[in-house]
Amino acid sequence: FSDVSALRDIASAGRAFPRPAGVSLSYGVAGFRARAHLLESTLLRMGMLAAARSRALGYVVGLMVTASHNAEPDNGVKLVDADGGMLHQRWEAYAVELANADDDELARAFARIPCDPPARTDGGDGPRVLIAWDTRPSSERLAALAARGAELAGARASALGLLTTPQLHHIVRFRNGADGCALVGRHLGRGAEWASERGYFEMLAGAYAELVQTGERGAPVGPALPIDVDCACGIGAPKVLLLNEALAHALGGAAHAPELRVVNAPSTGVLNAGCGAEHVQKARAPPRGLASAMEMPSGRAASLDGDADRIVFHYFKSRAPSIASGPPPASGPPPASGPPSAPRAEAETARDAADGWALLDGDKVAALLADFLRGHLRAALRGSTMPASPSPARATAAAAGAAPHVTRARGDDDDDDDDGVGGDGDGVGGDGGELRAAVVQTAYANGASTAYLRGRGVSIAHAKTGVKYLHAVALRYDLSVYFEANGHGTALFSERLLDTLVAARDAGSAGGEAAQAAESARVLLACHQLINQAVGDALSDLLIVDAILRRRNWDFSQWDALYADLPSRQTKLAVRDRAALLTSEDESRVLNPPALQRALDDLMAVAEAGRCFVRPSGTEDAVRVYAEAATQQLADGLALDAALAVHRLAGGTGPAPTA
Ligand code: G16
Repeated sequence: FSDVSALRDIASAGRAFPRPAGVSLSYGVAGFRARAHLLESTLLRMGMLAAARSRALGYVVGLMVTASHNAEPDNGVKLVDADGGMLHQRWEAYAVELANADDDELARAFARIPCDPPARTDGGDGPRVLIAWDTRPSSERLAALAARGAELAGARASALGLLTTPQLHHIVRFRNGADGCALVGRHLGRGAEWASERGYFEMLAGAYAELVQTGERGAPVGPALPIDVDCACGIGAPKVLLLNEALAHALGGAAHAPELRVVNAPSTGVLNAGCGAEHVQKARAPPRGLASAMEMPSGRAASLDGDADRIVFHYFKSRAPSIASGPPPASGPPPASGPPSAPRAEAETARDAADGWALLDGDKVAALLADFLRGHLRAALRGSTMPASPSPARATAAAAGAAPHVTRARGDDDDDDDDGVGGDGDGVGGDGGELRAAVVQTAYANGASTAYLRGRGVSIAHAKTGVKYLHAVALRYDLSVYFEANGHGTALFSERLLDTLVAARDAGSAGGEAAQAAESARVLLACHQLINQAVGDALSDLLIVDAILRRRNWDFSQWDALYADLPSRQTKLAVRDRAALLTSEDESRVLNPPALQRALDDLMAVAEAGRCFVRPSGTEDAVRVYAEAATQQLADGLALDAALAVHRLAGGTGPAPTA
């Protein structure tokens, strides 16, 4: 970047918004996060970085001001790449360098970012950054600073206002897709028409309506039931109301749509405090406003996080609406048949302690989705011929003609040596080749969920915490479901699979087996439209879960009965320097300090079915502790002992944990 007058303006803006003294920012698992008052210089600089990224790619990029699940006084930034995914990991280094450059060095640091515009054959119109923000009091001001930074760096900045993070990802993806961007694939749907908030809702509601046309195996679909949606006092609340309208429109009236009832809107309390997905999943407790069966009239609920990219579900067993049992699902197991190895009685006891309240976390969403998608995939592929392709994953980018420096192709792991994958994939074949499918999990996945999936013959791949890592691993498969236990995830379809599904759907008029395959292909194509292909999306996940349950005529208890979680406990504690705690690639073991892993090994050896690990958080100044064991008491004890070991051996600050 060599525009001298722009560099001069960047230098003076750097001095006008100085970096807070003594603060060094790391990129973390989802971008920079800190107390909001420390982030003015960061947002200005990230606006500049986004402009450079847009210039380098020749496409629109996005910038979201949010700290997601963090407490309200925090804020942060998530950068959206041209394909709608998270910022390419190679560019994180530039982000860190720019964010931490001395004020006098800012212009020079910016000039070093390689951002020569590519030769565009499809007529780009210069660097452009779309900016959105969440409901935090500090967000709008920080977004204005980001816009200023983007403009100083020569981009047009468009303020899109209050959006969920996944909505911004969607809009960026469809904006570029409508331009024929090589990064976003050939099966995008209605490109330009859906490249807006309105288009986002239309796309989701249309796909949901398509899915609930029939039940499984042609049985009548289950009724549209209400669900209480805990919006964490954040951006989810106004968006859920818009989704209600879109659903009513797509389904021919509100009476045919599942009513999404907003609980914990921004006006009712402090963001993420005692509510939202993070609170519910970490504390394993219901949120305020839905704390008892009486407060949950629908009998079933979901909790979003502060920027609505995560979702977990929960219910009170005593109030679960009963659905007349339909026929057994085509692909799912009979209800209430947990794997014999799971310590069901103990898990039930632990949950019953909270008035029969039960959590359905990201692992359970993954199990439901994997089961459903896999069953329909097998049905859709019966008799089909796979397109020949020696390396299906890489073919996407090659066929699309994407430049190697900008693409994040399936099977092309770009720069990441560190996305820790295991698992070979579940081969599901047609006549002409094998499609590979897998579920991607992290170390937080409950052991019972892993056992359940393995028992169903599902291949499992592993990634370290952070959806950017799961997403990278998921791209290696033709069909992949990835979820963190905390409710962050989605399912991805390869172009090759989509080609095959379109062919199977269109061959359906031949009747017989082809008609059944066509029906499953239709269902899967609707799922592809409904499940956000760019990033985990709470609203899209909410609808796909509800659609699957309706198709199966299942209530939450039947879904819950897929398997029983092993009792677990999570906690976190402050240490002097969390960066000094190093873990193995899959985060299951501590490498430094070595004495800490020895202590954890000793603790696990004496707890029945004990498993625990500790890792530095990528979003908060804390070390996280996870433990699971055969009983809740053992899991609680293991978590406490592990936290004490961290405190003793990894520089714990403050008093030692006591509970
Ligand atoms: C972010 C990441 C998630 C991660 C979570 C917690 O979520 O996108 O992948 O699981 O942080 O990370 P950590 O345990 O390292 O603090 P969100 O919803 O806060 O953006």
